[in-house]
Amino acid sequence: MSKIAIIADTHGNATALEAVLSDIETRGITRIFCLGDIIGKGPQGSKCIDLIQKTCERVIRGNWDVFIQSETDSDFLKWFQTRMTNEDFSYLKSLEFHIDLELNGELIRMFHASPRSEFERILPWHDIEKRLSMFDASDYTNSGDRTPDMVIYADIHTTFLQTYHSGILCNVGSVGNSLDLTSASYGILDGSSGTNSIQFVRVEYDREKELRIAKEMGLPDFEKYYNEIKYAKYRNA
Ligand SMILES: [Mn+2]
Repeated sequence: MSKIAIIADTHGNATALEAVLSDIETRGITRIFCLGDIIGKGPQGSKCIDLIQKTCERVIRGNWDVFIQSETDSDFLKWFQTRMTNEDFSYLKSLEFHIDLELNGELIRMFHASPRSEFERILPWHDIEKRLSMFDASDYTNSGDRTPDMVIYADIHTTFLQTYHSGILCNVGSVGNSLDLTSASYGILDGSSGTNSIQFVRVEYDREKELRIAKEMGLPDFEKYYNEIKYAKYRNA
């Protein structure tokens, strides 16, 4: 029961999400947390919302989940908006900013990008001050003076773990839009033995099928999506 699968950045790629959910089920893990960016970039946002709503115990919001709620002049963003239902929008609006979890006496904090904002991107090679600021409190996290022992985040679509005197910082990577390896990525937080550990899992999925679906649905900027799914090549690099 104290094994929790941590997924993030599905980005409308339901093919990858289904493969990851099935991998989680095979391991007998029943608790799943999602760290945001459910929709956008990939073609099946609404389907991802549905799957996540059905399977995840806790879900926090990412930058895409926030800005897709605003009116826009961009044809690119409108494509995603017109394929979402009113219920999808209400669901995204209901999501929380972060999760504080107490496990074996440790405080484990999860958020999408930083403790201050869904839009503040922190990369593994950023200044040490920036990386250490991931353990800071903010108006959002609002949980007193206690520094988290472990911070788990998403947003950068790259799996990594670093240790500091303040604790462990790790990123579970991306399910649907992975940019380190092309395989889908997720994490397993395991507190079942009385101490906490984190494991990274990679899942191969049918990327050709995902690209066929995207093409058939007329996904905008298909070439950019193709390069991300096929070669893990970031569109804004
Ligand atoms: Mn993302």
